Amino acid sequence: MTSTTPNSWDIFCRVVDNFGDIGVCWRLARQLINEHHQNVRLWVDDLSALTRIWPSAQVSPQQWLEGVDVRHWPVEFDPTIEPAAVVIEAFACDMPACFLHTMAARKNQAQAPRWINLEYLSAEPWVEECHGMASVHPATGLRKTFFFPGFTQRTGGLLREQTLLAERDEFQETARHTWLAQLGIEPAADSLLISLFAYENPAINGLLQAWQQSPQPIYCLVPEGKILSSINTYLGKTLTAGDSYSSGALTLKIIPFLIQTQYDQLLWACDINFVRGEDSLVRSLWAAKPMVWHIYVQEEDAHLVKLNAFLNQYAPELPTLNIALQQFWRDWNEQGYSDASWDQLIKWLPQWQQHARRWSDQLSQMPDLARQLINYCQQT
Ligand code: TRH
Repeated sequence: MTSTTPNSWDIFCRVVDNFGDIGVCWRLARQLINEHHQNVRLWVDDLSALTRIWPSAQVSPQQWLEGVDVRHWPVEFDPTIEPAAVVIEAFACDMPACFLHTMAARKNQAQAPRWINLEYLSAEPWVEECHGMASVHPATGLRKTFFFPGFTQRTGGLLREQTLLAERDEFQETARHTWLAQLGIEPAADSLLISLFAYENPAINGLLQAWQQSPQPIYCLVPEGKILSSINTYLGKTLTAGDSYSSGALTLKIIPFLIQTQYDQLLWACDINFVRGEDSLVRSLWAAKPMVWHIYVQEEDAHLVKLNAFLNQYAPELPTLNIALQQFWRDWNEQGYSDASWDQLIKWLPQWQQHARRWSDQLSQMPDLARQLINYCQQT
């Protein structure tokens, strides 16, 4: 091993479902190139997921995109492909056996690539213990390091581009209104602007009722996706991108699924963001706006443990806001009736807004995940 920065990376991404796996890998790949001048080859088994978050991507065996060497990860993997200096398996996706074999051969020549398993994000306390731990692969003797993103100093941190927060601040100060108008979004000045990205969820029924009866106008932007089918079921309609619907205090506007960079701008523009999964959660933290998380469901309710762990870290120093937040987030995730819990929560909006900004400022003091990966590779 050397103490210099490696300059080539292979990232393996298996798309389980949705956009989080590719969303994280694509963001990391670009950041390693733009900020750390690395060469990155990104292997993706389902490129159609990439085309949703980055429409100029093609479904093709190889393409250069934003400086990234994007490859289709085929079932039959070419055994002559040489590994980069660092190999990342995203979310324990298991690289091709022949690639592992070549890595073992390089180890025998004292040129073992650094092998990192990038894990899913969790606020559970055990993450601090496991971050950075390594295991030795029994058949090859190669060391694999487990890299855990997280919210505390003793984790791998969160993905955050170096200029992200400055871009956010400038957008919020100067560009927000024009940007919204370009998308045809012109809420009344006193409206609460909400973005809604979530899985299918029957709790939307109670929430839409609460919004219809809200004392303040609510303007809700829904990027096309899973929650729209729940909205359509409740309303008995077939709303699609471009459609609007108004009832009582509520205006719903369905917008197209945005390119990943524009989705950040949507989060920056709104007063409250409903997010889901992993990557949009992190982006909403950096938006420094109040947010509601729809967590990805796991077997045996493991996701509820993860949700509680996050809630325990989010706002413990603000007990009244915290109680209202916990109630609403649990209702939203356990498909309860969100009307009463929404009314309770929204009373605390000013405190919630201040808290969101503080949390973003506080988390941004930690080195970001790409920086920590580079540091790790320099130190090992
Ligand atoms: O799509 P997700 O539900 O992904 C999930 C989670 O990652 C989950 O942990 C994982 O196990 C599962 O997939 C397989 O939510 P997530 O993580 O927020 O990813 C959404 C991505 O889509 C994110 O990169 C932001 C991007 N996006 C756009 O580019 N445009 C849009 O308009 C929207 C709404 C999202």
